[in-house]
Amino acid sequence: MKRYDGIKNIMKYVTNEIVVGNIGFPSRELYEIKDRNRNFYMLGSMGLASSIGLGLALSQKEKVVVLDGDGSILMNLGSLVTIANQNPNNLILIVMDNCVYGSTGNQPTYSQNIDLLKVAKSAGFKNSYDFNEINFKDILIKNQTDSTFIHYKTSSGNANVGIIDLTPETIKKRFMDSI
Ligand SMILES: Cc1ncc(C[n+]2csc(CCOP(=O)(O)OP(=O)(O)O)c2C)c(N)n1
Repeated sequence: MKRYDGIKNIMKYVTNEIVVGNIGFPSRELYEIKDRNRNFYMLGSMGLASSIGLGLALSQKEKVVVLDGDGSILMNLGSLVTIANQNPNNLILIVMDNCVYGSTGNQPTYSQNIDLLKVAKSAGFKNSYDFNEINFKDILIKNQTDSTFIHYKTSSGNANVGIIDLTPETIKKRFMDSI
């Protein structure tokens, strides 16, 4: 199963939640699957989807779902420690792990050699799950007491989707207006 179908599996349960899309194809796929004002398509800042999600979770009451990538979370591992310690209960960080930098040509990442779920647990996440072993809808609907980390293993490959034909200003404005 590729990232595109993984995002579909997640988005079919998303209603009012804030969603942060990782740079590149994850955001482009999200845009095609379910564009909404409450999606924040992060365009340039590789590694920072989780940090942006943390800031949103700390400042908003709504649940925040971050669609991150393995290469990006490995680039900003400190973010896991910060999130686990700040521990906003409305943050769900999903790392879609295809073991490659998919958006730039499938160069391998180090995630092939490490267990990101164990890394998240070691960083202090009290709720950490394998997507395939949970009922995601339940996790999304129920009130959690801590931040949630979800490891979602996918195969590599990007869907044949277009670019996001919104200006960065529009993405920001409509997102800010919606929250
Ligand atoms: C600081 C920085 N380095 C590199 C890039 C180029 N870049 C954009 S997306 C990406 C790959 C992201 O990989 P991953 O987080 O694993 O997500 P995937 O595309 O595989 O879903 C890279 C290397 C960038 N935008 N910024």
